Amino acid sequence: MFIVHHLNNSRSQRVLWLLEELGFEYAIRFHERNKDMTAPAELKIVHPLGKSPILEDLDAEGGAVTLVETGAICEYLAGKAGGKLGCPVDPREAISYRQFLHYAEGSVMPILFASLVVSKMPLIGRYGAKRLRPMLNVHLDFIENVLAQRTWFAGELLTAADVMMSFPLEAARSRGLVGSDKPATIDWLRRIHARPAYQRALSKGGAYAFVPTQDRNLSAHAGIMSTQQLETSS
Ligand SMILES: N[C@@H](CCC(=O)N[C@@H](CS)C(=O)NCC(=O)O)C(=O)O
Repeated sequence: MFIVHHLNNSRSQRVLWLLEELGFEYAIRFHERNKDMTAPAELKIVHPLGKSPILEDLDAEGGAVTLVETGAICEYLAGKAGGKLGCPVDPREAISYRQFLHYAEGSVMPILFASLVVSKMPLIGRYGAKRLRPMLNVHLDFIENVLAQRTWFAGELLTAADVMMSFPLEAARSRGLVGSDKPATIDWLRRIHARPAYQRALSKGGAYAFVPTQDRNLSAHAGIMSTQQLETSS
């Protein structure tokens, strides 16, 4: 039995999406952010870091497991699913998979987070955000270039690397950093949002402000189109 400790409007949405893609049953423990956007104290009872996501696997071999770090959780779940959506067999795709699985939290999120924090600071906020913008642009241009050349981050198949990249790109888009000058990135976002598993995770997870209205409308299509139609659409 998997339990996901899920925070509203957060990275943990990715874990719900992956669990839906893998077809696992799971329970969600909902946690609400404090007014200052920090996680509530109760999460520290589950894990000393007190952040989300946290995955509990009550039936793990050798006893229950409590796991943090979205990337590690994704790898754990892909392993539990016999490698589904995990590291591709093709050696070149495997390299891309590993790179993007780590890149999301290791490189893109720190700059995004820093620019968000800095932008809220009185006086130096504007200046600081302006200084960080070129650094962010290097990443967003790199990502656009990758997605212009292949369907998914690891190659021609959706993997957990795409799941990991969803939050930084959704957050960047919602802050106006990914626009019509990034057509391949926008197309990738629309394709992930159109997946029935993504839409199921969205409806189960509660508040998630990083999907624009036009992509939320894709859920209407998800009800009309067959699962196979949507899951095979690019
Ligand atoms: N690198 C970690 C980051 C975890 C993290 O910072 N989670 C955020 C949610 S987006 C959180 O719990 N924030 C509340 C807080 O820091 O108090 C991961 O990917 O799991």
